[in-house]
Amino acid sequence: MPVKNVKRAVSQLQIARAKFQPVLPNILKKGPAAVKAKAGKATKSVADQATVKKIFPNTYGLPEITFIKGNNAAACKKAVRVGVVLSGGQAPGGHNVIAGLLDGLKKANSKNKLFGFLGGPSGIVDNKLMEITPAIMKDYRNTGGFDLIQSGRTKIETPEQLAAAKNNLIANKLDALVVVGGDDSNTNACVIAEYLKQQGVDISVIGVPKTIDGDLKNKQIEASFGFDTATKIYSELVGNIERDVNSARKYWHFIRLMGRSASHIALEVAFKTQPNAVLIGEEVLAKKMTLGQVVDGLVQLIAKRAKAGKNFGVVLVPEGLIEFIPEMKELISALNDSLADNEAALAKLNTLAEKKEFVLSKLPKKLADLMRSLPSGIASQLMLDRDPHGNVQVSLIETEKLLVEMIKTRLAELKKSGKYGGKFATITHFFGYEGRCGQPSTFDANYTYALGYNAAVLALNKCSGYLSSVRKLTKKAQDWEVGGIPLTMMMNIERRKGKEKPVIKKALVELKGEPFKHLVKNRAVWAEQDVYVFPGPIQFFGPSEVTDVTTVTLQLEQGKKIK
Ligand code: FBP
Repeated sequence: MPVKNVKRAVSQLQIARAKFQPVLPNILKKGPAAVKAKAGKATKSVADQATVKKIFPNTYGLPEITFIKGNNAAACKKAVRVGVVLSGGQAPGGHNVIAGLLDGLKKANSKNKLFGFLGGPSGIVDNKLMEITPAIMKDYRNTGGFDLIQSGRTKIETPEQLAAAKNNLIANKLDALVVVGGDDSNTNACVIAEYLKQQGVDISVIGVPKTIDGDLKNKQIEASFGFDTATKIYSELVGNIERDVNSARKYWHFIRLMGRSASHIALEVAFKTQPNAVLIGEEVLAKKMTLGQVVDGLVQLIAKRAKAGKNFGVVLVPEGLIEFIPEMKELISALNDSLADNEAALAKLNTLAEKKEFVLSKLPKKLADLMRSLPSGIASQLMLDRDPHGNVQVSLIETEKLLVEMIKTRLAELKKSGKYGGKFATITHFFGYEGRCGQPSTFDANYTYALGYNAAVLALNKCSGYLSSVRKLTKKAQDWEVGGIPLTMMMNIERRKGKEKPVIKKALVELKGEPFKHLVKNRAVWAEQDVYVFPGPIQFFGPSEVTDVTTVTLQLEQGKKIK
């Protein structure tokens, strides 16, 4: 909630940046009344079609929508009321989604109103909301964070929660709800869209693709917002560390980077900074590597560099690595099921040690032995509560420290046998929260504004069960294309909290994709030679090649050549 009666302190950069007017795609420039929806063919889910169709009978198979020029004044005649909710982890640009949504609605009809549900989806269930007026919005344009209405991870799933959400949406006389979230939140958006249709309630639900992790993408959705800014922030920090490493030449830095399961963030930051090593979880899984093999690979690199007199380096570790090591994956999956199956019994136990012993007694011997072999801190971190969508909270598992400990042991053995004579002084870092609320880059400021504005157009066209889509993202913002993608189109069935559930398919790093191939081509040189790159901070003013360029990942995915 905006603080009342307190003058907010703002930085000079914020004052200057507030004047930035995001560039709208040309097709949206004349407002929602000047575009009409062109529907494509009926769609199918990416997998498990029969099951997904059964669960979503009313929202399955909808056509893709593209907005084209046309007179749609009729859709803008009646004044509408729209709700917006920010769901899940923060990502730079959330405020500009709301700004775009508000501007799109007001351009269509000055009587239209926008309401923000407070604190994430729980705000819908508890009916906590505020009107977002242009005057309130003014202070939040082009800023990072979700603090205008905050966020939360509540999943609306029980019959009581769904009924409360429906009743509150009706009581507030809303015509549409816009859910800004990642794969799980948008799955939840589709559940609500389906439920409202089943109940005969004419309120549209529209999603917006958000997550710094970059894993909500597919053929239709080119990128989630926030990935561009967050990776630029982490790259600045990693570049600074590399310059320090290259100056002091005495430490190995192990840097864990956020990104939950997928390694997109680590890969993108590696492209921008060229560290000595970057682990890619998806490669570890494909090669069925054990934890010991991952460690051995790093030990070889460290020993080789030590021979060349280089007892320093930088290693990037994706936070989801642990879930990709097959033996750990098996352990985590068994823990997920065991924690879900024994919720009541575990709640009665007081200490983490007691809970750990209880769970160990339920695991197959092989997995219990593996858990016992892990440093006690890591084993405890694996036991921490899952999020409401059933995910392990990998941001709380200190994989970089686990790797350092195991490497130290191996190096000590090598030293004893005379095969290693170097020094291994380490510093560990975790970069995650530093990047989630940064001031959005120009790309993200434009992209989020367009996503929000486009969501307003989808709402006015009564498209329910759609994700706002802005495409051709490596072109200039004015040339981007806009439309809507049915949420069910992206779904498959996955195991969550011990049960089979329909969810939007997470995009992992594709080992056959151009970004990974680019890494494979370059990583041997990065390992041995110190070809670090220092990207510096995000620039908001200056030449276009410095301010506007988006991620290397997206450029490679769209066939662009990288120098
Ligand atoms: P979303 O998927 O909701 O966008 O969240 C992304 C993320 O930043 C992950 O990278 C990270 O693992 C997680 O959120 C941490 O969230 P929390 O702070 O709620 O534990």
